[in-house]
Amino acid sequence: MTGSKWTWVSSVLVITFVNFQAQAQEAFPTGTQIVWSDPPDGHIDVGQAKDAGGRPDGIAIVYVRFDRPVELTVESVVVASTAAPAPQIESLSGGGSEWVVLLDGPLAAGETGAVAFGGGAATLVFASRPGDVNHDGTTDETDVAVLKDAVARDAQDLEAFDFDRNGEVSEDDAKALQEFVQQNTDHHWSGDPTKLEKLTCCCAGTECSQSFGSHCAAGPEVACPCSGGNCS
Ligand SMILES: [Ca+2]
Ligand SMILES: [Ca+2]
Repeated sequence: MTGSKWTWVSSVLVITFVNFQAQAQEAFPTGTQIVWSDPPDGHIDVGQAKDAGGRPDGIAIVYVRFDRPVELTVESVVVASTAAPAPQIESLSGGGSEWVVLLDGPLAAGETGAVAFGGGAATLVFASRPGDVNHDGTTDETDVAVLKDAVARDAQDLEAFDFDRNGEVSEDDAKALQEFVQQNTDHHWSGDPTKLEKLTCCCAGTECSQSFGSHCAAGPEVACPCSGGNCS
């Protein structure tokens, strides 16, 4: 009995060790999910597309926490955008289940972007829609009215109402948005983040492109991230 008991224990140890080895070799385990991120998935950035000095501003750092430790490299993280070119990864830092992706610039005004991890297995989508305070896809007088109401209520929700990106919600935000609407009459933003399904990698000849959508318009779909070699 004792012998068979130890045989059983050692078998369990061997199996456990083998499983550990298998997990250690899998950089992004199947089923890994994002449990928290900043910006959150589907976030709509309504701040104006520049800072107080007139420089491009917006989301350029993505913080993400997974439900388990993963191994990431710059090559395994893909940034895509409805505009070309998409912001590129300036640096990737972190480890275990928590990572930080620093982009070389924010999304252009009105565009939608995504950061895909593990070949698209886990994806974060976010959008820049300057002034679209009520998230209806258009920036117009209605948004100005909503923002004025927020100022009157002293609502200090910076994500929702700090249009001029100065760190507070005030009359200046309503004035700046009013000017923005008057100076720009066509504000129907493209790239509805709620309609973006996933990052898709499609071949055209030997070239591969990465974009949003549920399928490839032409040519075969391949695993993401992709390069020319995926399409040979
Ligand atoms: Ca709106
Ligand atoms: Ca402000």
